[in-house]
Amino acid sequence: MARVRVYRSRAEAGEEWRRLGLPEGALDLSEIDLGRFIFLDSLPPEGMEVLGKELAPHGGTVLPCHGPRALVAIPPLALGALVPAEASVLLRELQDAVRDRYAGEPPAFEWKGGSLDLSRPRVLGILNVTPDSFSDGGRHLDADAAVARAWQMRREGADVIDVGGESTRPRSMPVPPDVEWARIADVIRRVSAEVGAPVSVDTRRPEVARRALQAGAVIVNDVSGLREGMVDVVRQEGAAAIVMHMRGEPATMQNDTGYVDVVGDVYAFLERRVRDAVRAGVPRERLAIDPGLGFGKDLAGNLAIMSRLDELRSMGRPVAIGASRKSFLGRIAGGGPEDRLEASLAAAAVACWQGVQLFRVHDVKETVRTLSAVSAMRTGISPAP
Ligand code: HH2
Repeated sequence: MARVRVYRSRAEAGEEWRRLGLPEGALDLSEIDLGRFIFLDSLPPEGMEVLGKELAPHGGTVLPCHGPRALVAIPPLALGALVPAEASVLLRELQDAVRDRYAGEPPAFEWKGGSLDLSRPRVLGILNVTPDSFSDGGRHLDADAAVARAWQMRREGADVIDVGGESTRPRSMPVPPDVEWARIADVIRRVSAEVGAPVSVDTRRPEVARRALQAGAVIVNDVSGLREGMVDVVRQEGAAAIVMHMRGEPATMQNDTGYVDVVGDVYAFLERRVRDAVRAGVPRERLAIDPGLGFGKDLAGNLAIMSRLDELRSMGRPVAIGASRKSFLGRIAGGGPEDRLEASLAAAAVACWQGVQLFRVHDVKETVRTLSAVSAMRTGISPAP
């Protein structure tokens, strides 16, 4: 899966090419059209040669970067004119990325027996049934309080209720699966049966996910990116899944926040996990991707992701983000977790403008209003009454 890169300036392109190890002088910066680049973030060496030969007659160049990454420079019209039936698998990946990046129609997001229409932005209301989550920890440990909060978020316009029983904030310690399940079991059952909103379960444990899906949840929100055991559960239970990028474990993830290119590295990870899940039998239409803001990223990394969310659309899967009240917002706009509403709404607006469809948030009412305004202005279509 390839990634379309649009540079905002020549300086940005030059700095990135130096960092990625592109051969000096390989492209003339004064000549470039800033919108004609496509990255392949995990290209085998033999692929570079095949693609190079295929693109050369159409004015395309393939340039090696450090590691398995390559940059393709080709006029988009030339790429569109190439006949898919005669193209190699790699070339079709480039064509798919360009098509998906600029697609007008939203991607499907489905599970067995249901789906979420992504022709408008959708909100996942956060319900942490934990003693220690960074913003709402300790508030919904009692099942009645949790169900009441789910009702409130539903009334405020939440499309999905995202229930979690383990805090994954930086430096948090893992919770045994039985403890995690005991916290959320009643809440999942009751929210699914009584509130009438689809439920996602925010867990990294396959055994917790399976029990939650059998109790009524329909989406697995996995901050550890759908590892092997989790893929089997998602396939066998017919669930949808949000595949999130995280480096290492919550306890240690902030120890290493360096990337060659944060967006490209996150994309390569998500691409691998989506590809593995599809190979294992999970339909693509059941997978969404999430760059994992704050999970093993520093301030610069979070801001780079926020400013380049549109690149993630090249994968052709719905994009989710969880910026709500996170500490990087406090670092740029001030305030503790309870005092980051404006910055959280700004993050939702910026993400919506770039085509993100799924928003995991604490402040449902305010986010729903913000998103309907931004979405109407972005599409030029007023929301249905
Ligand atoms: N962030 C958190 C938890 N789950 N899921 C997705 N898909 N994306 C995210 O960014 C994300 C997530 C962490 O936030 P929160 O649940 O509010 O806090 P805590 O981990 O302390 O429970």
